[in-house]
Amino acid sequence: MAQETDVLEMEMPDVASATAVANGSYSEDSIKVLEGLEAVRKRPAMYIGDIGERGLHHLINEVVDNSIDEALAGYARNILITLHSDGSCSVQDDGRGIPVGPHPVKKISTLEVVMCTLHAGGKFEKNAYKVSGGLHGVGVSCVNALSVNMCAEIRRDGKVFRQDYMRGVPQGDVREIGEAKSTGTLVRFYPDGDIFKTLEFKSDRVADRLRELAFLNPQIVIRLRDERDGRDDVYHYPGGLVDFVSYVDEGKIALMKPIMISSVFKADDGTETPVDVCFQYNNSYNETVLSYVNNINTIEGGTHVSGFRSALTRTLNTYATKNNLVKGDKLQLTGEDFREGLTAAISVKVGEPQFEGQTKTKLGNGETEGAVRAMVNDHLTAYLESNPAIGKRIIEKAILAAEARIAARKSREMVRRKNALESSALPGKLADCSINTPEDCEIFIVEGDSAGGSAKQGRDRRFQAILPLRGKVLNVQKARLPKVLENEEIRCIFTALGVGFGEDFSIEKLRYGKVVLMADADVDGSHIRTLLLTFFFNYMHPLIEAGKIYIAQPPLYKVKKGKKEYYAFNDAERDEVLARIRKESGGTVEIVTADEAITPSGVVISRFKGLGEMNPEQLWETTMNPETRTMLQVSIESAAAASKLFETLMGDQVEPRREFIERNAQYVKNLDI
Ligand code: 0RA
Repeated sequence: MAQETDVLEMEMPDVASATAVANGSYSEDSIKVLEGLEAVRKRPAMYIGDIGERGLHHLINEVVDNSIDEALAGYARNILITLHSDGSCSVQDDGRGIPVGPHPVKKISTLEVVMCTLHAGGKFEKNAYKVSGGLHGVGVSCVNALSVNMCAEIRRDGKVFRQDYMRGVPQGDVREIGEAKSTGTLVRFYPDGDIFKTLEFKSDRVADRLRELAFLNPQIVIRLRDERDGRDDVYHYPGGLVDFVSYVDEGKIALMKPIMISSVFKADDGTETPVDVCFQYNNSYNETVLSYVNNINTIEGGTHVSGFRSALTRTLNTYATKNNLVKGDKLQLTGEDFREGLTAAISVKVGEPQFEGQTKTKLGNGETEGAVRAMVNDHLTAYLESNPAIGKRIIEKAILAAEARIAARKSREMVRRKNALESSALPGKLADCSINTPEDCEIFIVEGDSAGGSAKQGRDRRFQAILPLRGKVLNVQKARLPKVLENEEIRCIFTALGVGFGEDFSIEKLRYGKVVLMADADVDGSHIRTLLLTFFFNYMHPLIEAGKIYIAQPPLYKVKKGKKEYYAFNDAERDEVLARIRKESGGTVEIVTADEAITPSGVVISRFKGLGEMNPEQLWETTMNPETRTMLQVSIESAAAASKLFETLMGDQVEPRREFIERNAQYVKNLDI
C-alpha cells in the first residue's frame, strides 16, 4: 500500500475563532434553518446514532461521503483526510468545488445552503447512487451543527472562497480570499465538547473505513494523515474487490485466485444495477461475506447476498452433477456446504435502496436479488467451463463440508436425545436466576470455579445467572463444526443461552437480555475473553449485532484509607485516587502496597490478581451491581476489520499475530472489535 501518489497537497486553512456576527435581520428561511440546527443539537443521537466514539467518528464519515460522491460522479480522484493536532479534522478533495453562487431557490450562496440546511446535500443534481442516500446521509449540515467551529474553503473559477461557521451558524457571508489554479473542496471542523462524550479521533478507526472505501472504489486515492503521530497512509487499490478479498484472507491459504464478476445488470424497465462480486475459497472453515450497497456495509445482508448465495449453490451444484463429481447419489450438496472457507465481497449500486432490519443495514429491494443471481449464474458458469481444475477443487471441498455436516447432525441428534432423557436440559453448573422475563435477566460467563463461586455468592440471584467455565475455551477459529459441537463448555453456553444451533439458531429464544463475559483483568483473562469473543463472532454473530454481549470490568486496585475503600480500574484512576487522598490530608499520608507493612494512618493499595481474589461483596459492588459497575458493550464497527482481526489473533499463522501484538501492545485496553 502506502505508495506515492499525487494526493493533493493544499494549504490547510486555520479555522478562525470567529466571534458571532449578526447577519442583519433574520428572514423566515434563516429561522427555519436555525430551528433545524437546534433540533440536531438537541437530539444529536437521532441524527448520528450516538454521542460517543462512534458518533464522533460518524462526523468524519459524513464529510468524506460527500467527497466520495463527487469522485463517483467522475470529478474527483484524490481525497485527503487530516487529523490535526488541535483536535480538528479536515477533509479535502479535488472535485469541482461546491458551488458558491446564489442558490436558484434560496437566493443565498449555494455553499451556505449545503452547509447549513438539513438534508440539502444532494438536491442540486441527480446523482444516481449517492452514498448519502443510505445509512449516513444526514448531510454535512449535521456535522456543522455539532461543531464549535467549521470552515469550508472552495476552489472554483480560479478563486478561493471561504465561509466560517460556529455551531452551524454562518459567521458572515462567503468571502473571496485568494486565487486558485485548481478546483476542490476543503471542510475542516472542530467537534463540540458540549455534545460529544469524547473528542479524540482514533486514526485506526478512521483508517478502517477509509481502507474499505478504497477497496470499494478502485479509482479513488485516499490519504490519511495524523498530525499527532505523523501517520501518513495512502489507500488506493486498483484491484478493487480482488484486493479486498486478498486482504481479508491474508494469512489463510487460498485454494485459488479470487474470482471477480463485474457487470451492469440491465432490467427490462431500463434500470441499471452495477454488480461487483469477488470470492475465493481458503483452507479455513469459516465464511466471511462482506456486502455493500452504495458503499454502505450491509451487516444484516439482504437481497444482494441471498442472490449471490443462491447463484453460487445452483451453479456449483449444476456443475458438479454435469461433470459427475459427486460419487453416489445419496450425498446432496447444500448451500451450507458451499459456504465453508468462502470469503466474498459483494458490492452493488442501487438507485433507491430500501434498508430494513434491526439496524437498517439489510437490503430489501427485491429486484436486486434477481440481478445478482443472474450475473453470478452467467459468469460463474462460464468461469467453471474454462477452469475445470478449480471447479473440481471447489466441489471436493464442498463434499468434505457435507460429510462433516452430516456427522455434526448425528452428534446434534445425540445431544438432543440425551437432553430429552435428563430432567432438565440446562447445564448442571449453571446457577440460573429466578425471574423468567429474559430481557431483565443477565448471565455472567465466568472463567474458573473460584471466580464462579464468588460470583454465585455475590450476585443478585433474582435476575443474575452464573455460568462458570472450566479451563480454556476451544479456539473455534481453528476447529471444524463437529469438534466445536463436541466441546463441553461450548455446549453449555448454547444450552444455557437457549438460542439453538445452526439452522435452529434463533435470537428470539435467548434466555437473557445481557450476556456478560467476566474474566480477570490480566493476560490470561484477556486470552479467555478473546476466545469467547471469537466464538460469539463465528457462531452467535446476531447476538453481537443486537448489542447483547458485554464485557465486565473488574477493578485492578483497591485503595484503602482507614475505613474508606476506593476501587480503581486502571493505573491512571489509581493515581487520581491517591492524588485526591494526598490533597485531602495535606500531603502527609504514607502510601504502601498491601504486601508491605500496614500502618493505620497510611494508605494501602492492593492489586487484585484475579476475580477469585475478591470476596463476593467486593465483586458485587465493583463489577456486578448495575448501580455501580461499568460494563463494555461489544460492537462491530467494521466487519472486514473484525474478521481479519480474529484471523490474526486466532488463526494458524504465528507471524501476523506477533506483529499485531507488537503493534498494539500499548493499546491493550482497546475494546471495539
Ligand atoms: C453539487 C454541485 C456541484 C458540486 C458539488 C455539489 C460538490 C459537493 C461536494 C462535497 C464535498 N466535495 C464536493 N464537491 C462537489 C458542482 C456543480 C457544477 O460545478 O456544475
